[in-house]
Amino acid sequence: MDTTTIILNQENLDQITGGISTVGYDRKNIKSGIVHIGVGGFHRSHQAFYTHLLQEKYNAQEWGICGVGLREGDRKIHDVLTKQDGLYTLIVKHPNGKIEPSIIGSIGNFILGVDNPLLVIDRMADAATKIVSLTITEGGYNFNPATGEFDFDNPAIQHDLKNPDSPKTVYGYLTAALKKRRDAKLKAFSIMSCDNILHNGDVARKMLLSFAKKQDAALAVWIEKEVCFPNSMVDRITPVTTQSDIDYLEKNYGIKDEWPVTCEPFIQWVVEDNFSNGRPEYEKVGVQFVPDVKPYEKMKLRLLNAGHSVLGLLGAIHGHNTINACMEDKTFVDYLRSFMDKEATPILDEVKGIDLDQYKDSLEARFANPNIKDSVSRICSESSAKLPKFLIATLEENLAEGRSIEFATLVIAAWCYYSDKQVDKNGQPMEIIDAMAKELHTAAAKTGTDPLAFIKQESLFGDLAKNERFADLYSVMVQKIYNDPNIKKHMKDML
Ligand code: CS2
Repeated sequence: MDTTTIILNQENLDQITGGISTVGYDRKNIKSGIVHIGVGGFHRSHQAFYTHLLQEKYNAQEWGICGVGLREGDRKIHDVLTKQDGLYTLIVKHPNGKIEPSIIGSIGNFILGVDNPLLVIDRMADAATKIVSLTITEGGYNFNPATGEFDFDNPAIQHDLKNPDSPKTVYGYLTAALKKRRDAKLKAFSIMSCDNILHNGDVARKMLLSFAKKQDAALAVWIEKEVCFPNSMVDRITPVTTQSDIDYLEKNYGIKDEWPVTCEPFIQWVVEDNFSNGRPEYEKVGVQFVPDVKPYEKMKLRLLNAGHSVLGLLGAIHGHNTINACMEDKTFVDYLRSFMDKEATPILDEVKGIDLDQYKDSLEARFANPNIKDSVSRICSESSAKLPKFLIATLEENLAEGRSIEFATLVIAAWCYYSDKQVDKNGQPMEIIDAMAKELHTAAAKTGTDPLAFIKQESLFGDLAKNERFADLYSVMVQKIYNDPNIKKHMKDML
């Protein structure tokens, strides 16, 4: 093993050898055809990886990525990637223990909106930019989860409406940049959402138009006509990077990368072929372009993402720390499969070329990958933005058809207990990461006097608390958990 440490950056790239694939293309002349907002682990394991493959194999010079962070919280990734000239290591962890690291070169540079909003707007308005893509998380779309309408009460949105030149939110940036393009008679860029939201492109469109109509009605008309918003289904499990991943690279490859990304081998991206201003030939590297992505999106969100939340919330109370630990526990495996078979599958449409039983088997295998160690806390984070889309929507569809709702209801009752107690069944503290953590806790803490208090939060549950069948079942289940937090016992009783 080499003991010298190579600091990852462009200058040192040639020194990296020995079992790691590195960047084989000349990065100097690559233009930023894509401006990407939200450069988290997922973007780096997914779109940036596909883009890298395209450059590596097909010399796609127009399609480099300029990373953008809009929030103060993005400073760390900005600083790391800037120091490393946009380079980072992607560490693919196989179920059999094989570990495959590679250096990714598709992100050319990074701009931080909080430091320089005009630079971000100019970058997006530049003629070279053809696509603005987004991974801003479910919560970033700024809609009311129960009504699906744009939330004008958000103070940051109020700020952006009044200050078009110094925006804070994605909507302020997009409208400012699109206005510049229109005024310069440039073609509009496409806005490509890569978030886990059903009809993510349609949602991005609806939200942006709501905002733009309030700010500049004529611009809104232009956006409506000129901007394409392809829907897409994105998939690759990408756990939070740990210090041991950083140490692993240094110890085994002598590479000092301050923020590598780890992920599973599986990767999928299904995109609607609907772009305003051209697109990379991603199909050459395995991306599927289809006329209608909705059945794929629904299948993935209601099986994979909901399945994750089922394991995560129940696992948190039981005291499992990772998703693979849940999958080593037969009760969790059986519960997950029952949820998928009895409640998620009946609401899905047929998906061309996909056998749903095989898809569910493959999800189980992916969740069980012992090397991924995806933390239950990552899965439970921001449940208030995830559950309405992943799980509550399924429950509503099943309620309307008189079908099973038991498996999802226990998860909601577990979510209430989790939000209230913030400790697992053994009294171990659980850190709740959620923009609504306070509201969730306040509502959940009233369960003792009003068992339905948690589901009366209309911004999450709409008027579901008024549905007698659901309310009765929920009330029984939540009281069972409060009386005996041994969640596994309640899960077993249902199997
Ligand atoms: C997870 C996702 O926490 C969550 O929402 O289900 O991050 C999931 O790992 C990805 O969507 C996989 O593609």
